[in-house]
Amino acid sequence: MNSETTINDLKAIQVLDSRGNPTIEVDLFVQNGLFGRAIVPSGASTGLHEAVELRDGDEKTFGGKGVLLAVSNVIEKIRPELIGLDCTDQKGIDELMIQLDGTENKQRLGANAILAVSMAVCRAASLARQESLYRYLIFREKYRLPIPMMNVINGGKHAGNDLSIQEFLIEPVGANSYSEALRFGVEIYHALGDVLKTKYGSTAVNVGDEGGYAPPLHSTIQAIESILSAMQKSGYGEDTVELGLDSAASNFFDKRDSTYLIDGKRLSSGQLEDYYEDLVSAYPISTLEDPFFEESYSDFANTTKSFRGKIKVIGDDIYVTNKDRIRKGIELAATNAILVKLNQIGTVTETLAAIELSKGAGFDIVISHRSGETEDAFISHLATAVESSFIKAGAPARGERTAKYNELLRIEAQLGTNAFFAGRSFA
Ligand code: 2PG
Ligand code: MG
Repeated sequence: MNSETTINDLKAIQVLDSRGNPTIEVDLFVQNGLFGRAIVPSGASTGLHEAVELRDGDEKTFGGKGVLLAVSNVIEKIRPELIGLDCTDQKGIDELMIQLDGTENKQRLGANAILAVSMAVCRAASLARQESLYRYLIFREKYRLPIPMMNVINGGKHAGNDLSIQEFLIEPVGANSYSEALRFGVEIYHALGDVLKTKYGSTAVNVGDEGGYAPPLHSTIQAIESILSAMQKSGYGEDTVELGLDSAASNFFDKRDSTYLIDGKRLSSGQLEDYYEDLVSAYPISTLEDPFFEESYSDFANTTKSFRGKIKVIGDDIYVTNKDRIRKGIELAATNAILVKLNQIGTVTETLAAIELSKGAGFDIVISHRSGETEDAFISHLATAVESSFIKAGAPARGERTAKYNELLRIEAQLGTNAFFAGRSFA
């Protein structure tokens, strides 16, 4: 029987992400030519245990980064199974694709192929139901909008400078609304451009992968001090805007002797913990993401314990949005917050399950973009639907980043008085 939610067709093509690398786009058609479109993002500092992003590996085209295999998996293997199914059965369809793939990490069909379909299914269903995506995902009367966590200085794998720490983030927790928080962030971002230009010259305002500046700095402290100057310049105090760091520490971890090479120094995990404690006591830092190598559950746990809730320790590469790894993190109290990325696990259903599990343990939720992004703003709806504490979508600059922040502005406007804000005033 054909209804308005029956899947009629599925199309997939290769498009480009924000780094100019191929990625996959899927259009999933229901009645009356209505279709849900989804494009998947791609990380650079990927966790060891992420679901597999299938790349063609043919060095002669796109340097091996083509995704035509994933595209053909959607068309040849997934499409015939999905036609005729009801697109509101997200769980059933995701489960079917997991079965069809049959591997632990989605390496056969590719997590990029599966996720593109999964997101397109969700979007098509929301359109067929004539419902906003966030409302279709989870229905609430009122929605709490997330604090934008804006990455204003890029280092690590996202920039060509000497900063070991990958991301320096600003978090306008003292704003009264999402749009006000975004404005604070934008004003600080522009003031930071002036600060960096004056201090380090005109090349200091070149940007990295996520739209944050990638100045030729050598130390964490230089980056933090620059941001504090920008905050002061634009009139925001530490009570209004807090800072976050994403160390992405696996990238400066030396496996040979289990040490960390940070800012030109070699530190043991204990010394690195002291280093973070010194930073947190000297500066208004409230979130630390991936402070240690992704397998070091006990180092994460020690740090989480010693900060005693004063800051949020966020697990990204350590969890990779994977239920088993999250469960272990909960058991060991490794963190008190989690970064969630759809493409780390590969379906909407598993992402929602990971969020539910984490929330149940009292973790703060951060919905995140990838460093290689697209114009798809699915995560803005996801963050709204699950009422995440934060959304991390890069600097408030560059189209693929502002696409997420702008979508949240639209959601806020649509909700009107039914929107409230995750900032401090409502905590
Ligand atoms: C991270 C992400 C996003 P990537 O480490 O949190 O900022 O980076 O997408 O490169 O893994
Ligand atoms: Mg990270």
